[in-house]
Amino acid sequence: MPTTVINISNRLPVTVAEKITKSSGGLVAALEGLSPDEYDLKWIGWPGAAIADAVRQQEVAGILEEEHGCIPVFLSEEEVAGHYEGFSNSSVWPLLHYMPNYMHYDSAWWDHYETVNQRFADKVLEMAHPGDLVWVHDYQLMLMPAMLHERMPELKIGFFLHTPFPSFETFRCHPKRRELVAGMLGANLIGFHTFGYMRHFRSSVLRLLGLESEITRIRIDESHVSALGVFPIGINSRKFDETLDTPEFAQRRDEFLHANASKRVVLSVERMDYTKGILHRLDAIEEFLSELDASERDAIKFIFVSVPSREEVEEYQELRAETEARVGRINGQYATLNSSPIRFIHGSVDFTDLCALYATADVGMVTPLIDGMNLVAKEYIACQREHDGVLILSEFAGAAEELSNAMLVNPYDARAVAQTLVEALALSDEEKRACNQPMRDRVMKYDAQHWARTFIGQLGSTSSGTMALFEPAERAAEQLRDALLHHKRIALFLDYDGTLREIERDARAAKPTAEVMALIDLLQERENVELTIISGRTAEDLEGWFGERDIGLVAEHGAAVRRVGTRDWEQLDRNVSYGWKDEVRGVLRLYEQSTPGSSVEEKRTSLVWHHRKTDPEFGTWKANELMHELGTMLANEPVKIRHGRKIVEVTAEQVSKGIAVRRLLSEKHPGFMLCAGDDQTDESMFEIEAASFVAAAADFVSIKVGNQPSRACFHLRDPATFRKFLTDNFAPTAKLVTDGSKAAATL
Ligand code: GDG
Repeated sequence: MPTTVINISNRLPVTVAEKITKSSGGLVAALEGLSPDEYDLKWIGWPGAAIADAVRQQEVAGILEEEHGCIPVFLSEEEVAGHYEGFSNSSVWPLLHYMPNYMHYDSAWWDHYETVNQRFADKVLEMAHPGDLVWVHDYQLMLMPAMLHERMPELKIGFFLHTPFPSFETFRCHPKRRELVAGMLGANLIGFHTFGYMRHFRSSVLRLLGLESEITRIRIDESHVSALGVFPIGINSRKFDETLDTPEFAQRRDEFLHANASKRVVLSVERMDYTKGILHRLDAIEEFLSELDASERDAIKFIFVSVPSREEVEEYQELRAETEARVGRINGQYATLNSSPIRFIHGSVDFTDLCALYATADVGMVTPLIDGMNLVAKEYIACQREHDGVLILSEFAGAAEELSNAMLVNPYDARAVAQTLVEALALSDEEKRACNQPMRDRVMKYDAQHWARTFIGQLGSTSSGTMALFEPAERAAEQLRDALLHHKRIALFLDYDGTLREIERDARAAKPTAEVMALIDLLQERENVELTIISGRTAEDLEGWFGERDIGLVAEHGAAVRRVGTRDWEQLDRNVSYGWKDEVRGVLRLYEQSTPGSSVEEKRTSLVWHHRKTDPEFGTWKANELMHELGTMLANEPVKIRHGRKIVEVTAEQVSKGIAVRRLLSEKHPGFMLCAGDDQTDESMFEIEAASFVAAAADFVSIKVGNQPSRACFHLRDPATFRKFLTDNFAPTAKLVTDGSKAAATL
């Protein structure tokens, strides 16, 4: 059975006007390469025309689905204006291309953007089944992955961004920056053209949503991971190769060669877009022409093919007007009696003509100010089969990473671009061939189909949301209720910060709330329950908050203990040496000075460097550096050094929560024990060999609060979920189930 692939792009690969015409963009070519035996492809998108009449909509939908495998989402003119021209092209597009000065924002656009994304998602959900592969494309549909994931987490959702992803400093300008990245994170696989874009995305996710990422994965919660990948798109190589073999191509090529027999031709092809660097290129051309005499000017011809684009958006209208004015001025100034230097075509050319232009131009001049990939550069190279031209390529195009043999230029440096053009025109055929051959091999091999197959293949192997990554906490609840029912003596060892109570930016602010206090009282009500709060905090803190209650307290990760039923604290670390502290303190102070926002905390058994309030990337950097330095410095000291959640901590080796809990258990064996914690210091509790303290392994429950890897048997998402878990199971009305098959009993 072929796997269903539902592909979604803003525009369908067909245009509905008087009649329906199929377009042949790169994406169509890429997806044509998927074998129908393996994949059953369906395509969802806007058909490119506002059709208001419901009967006509149905008729068009029928034809599109039957004849083209396309499922249309009909949009009103107003929706197109708000979603596409407004939000997508006037606010997101300029920022993704580092051009905040081109950005406009109107809050009404957001409503359209959300509505249209939702409409597309609804269309997918009407037809999708769990396990289907769904591939969402580009910046017009950034919210869709999360919308789909929320409603059907069993889908395997891919998202590919065809544009760059800019640095956080630029992306943060967008009023909906958080919503946009959160939307993308609904995907199981997110693809970019280059590693740089992926790196920027990770940085925005960290700074906007506080989510740390590994190089190619971001864990969103215990059941959802977004994998990240670099998938440089290719061109439809076969189509280019086949066209170069046709008689129509040969004819057009010969006509162009004849028409330009006495000239060197420099070609540019692009959508009329301010990202493509058209005006900057004209600066360079002017610079170049200014050095030539009339006969030299007669021997050069610049051809600009500028395909009309987004003509409803004001900036694009201005760009066209300015380009035409500049071309007119340059032609006026540098024309000779025989020719004018620039032939400007505001329109598109037929595919065979495009190939003939590529295959005859002496220079392909591709100088965007920034571009996700730029397929024109690859297409120009693909057409250098029997011909040797030179590719001048902007270093700011994604394609520059793969086409490193091209003459790379900084498009902002008009003089350097002009100079590069002089050099390009002087290269020998051998030099050009030596550069082009390896680039052409690569372009032909890693084509659009390879790109689509790789992305879809990787998407297919990701795990979708149904997979439980940890044992469901329901089992923990059953074990606990069973113990309560049988009146076993129950020992609870609960960490405080991050477990019973949410972490606060300022640790002093994380006082117990009324809800936490009520929960503690609830736990204490049971005669057979002994509660011990076990924390890294000082005895003073714990005494101040919980001193009045008859519960156990363990402070400073196990250095001091106040047992249940007593008011006295006992130091468990009397024989521990703290001689290493002076040296460590000195080093941590240096890090405090050099890392704004960081601070040093001194406890009886440990020294801690906190970096929660620093720039997140700089803080992590410095923490890694500090770990390395401390590791070397303290190699022979009886200490443990660890990089915990936004902290680097040096602790006396002979003190740990696990050692303290073991000690208390050896004094009084419980019938059942539960320990819970959220960070690495709690792992020493989870490692306790339960069997020696409780009757059976089933009488030991360890719970990790949070989604990081842990030795605990169960995971709960966050402190609120953990509190609910306790409340549900300890409340007097809690249902008791001894075994899943037996009837529920009420306490
Ligand atoms: C976006 C990203 C990324 C152009 N003029 C004619 C014509 N074209 C074709 C070219 C090429 C395509 O249009 C343009 O693709 P680009 O990649 O250069 O640029 P964008 O349209 O901005 O595309 C870009 C791309 O998505 C893919 O991920 O590379 O960075 O901005 O295929 O051949 N085709 C014909 N006549 C023309 O006059 N037949």
